[in-house]
Amino acid sequence: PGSRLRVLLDMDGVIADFEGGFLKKYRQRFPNDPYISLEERRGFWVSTQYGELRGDLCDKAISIWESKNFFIELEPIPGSVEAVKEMVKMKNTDVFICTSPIKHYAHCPYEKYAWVERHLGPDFLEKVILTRDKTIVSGDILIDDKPDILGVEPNPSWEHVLFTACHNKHLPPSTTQRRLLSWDDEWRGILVGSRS
Ligand code: UMP
Repeated sequence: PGSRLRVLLDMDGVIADFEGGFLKKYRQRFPNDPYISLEERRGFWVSTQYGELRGDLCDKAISIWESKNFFIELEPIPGSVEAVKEMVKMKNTDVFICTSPIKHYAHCPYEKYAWVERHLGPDFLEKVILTRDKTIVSGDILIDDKPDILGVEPNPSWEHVLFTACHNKHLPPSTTQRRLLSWDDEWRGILVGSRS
């Protein structure tokens, strides 16, 4: 109360459709290989589930998001761009994008900035945080589709709100972790709940 609310938004799976973009390009590039529909996705790591389907598919999956134009061509998650634009206009609210780039850095970091510029505008480049460890970033709330967000800081300042994605929607309901089902869901209420 009295101070500002700092919101950290994950990018892949929350504002950019990584899973949909992956499946589309994987099927185009490997039309004769088996794939996992979004309904059948389980677990955060796409590469792990593809590797379990067939050993060679782990590397084939990885080759998709390591390719040029993968990240820039991701579609926005429905409603995300509108929600972010509304959120940044809310009083006493600071919004940042907090996203982990892949370690194959030839295209991903550049394309993440380019995506933000394209969909949210050049001013938003000021608000991009690229980090492989989100626990060292301080904030009040982190909206992220990854169920377990770990790093060197055992007690991150943020509350992790789990954004529902194809890979996490079957997880048993948690009594401690709040969820945001989609950008049609009550994200404004989530922010109000964090402020009070
Ligand atoms: N990613 C992988 N392997 C996978 C799935 C995703 O490396 O199987 C990458 C894509 C994103 C990053 O760059 O991991 C996840 O970042 P966050 O959504 O946690 O920010």
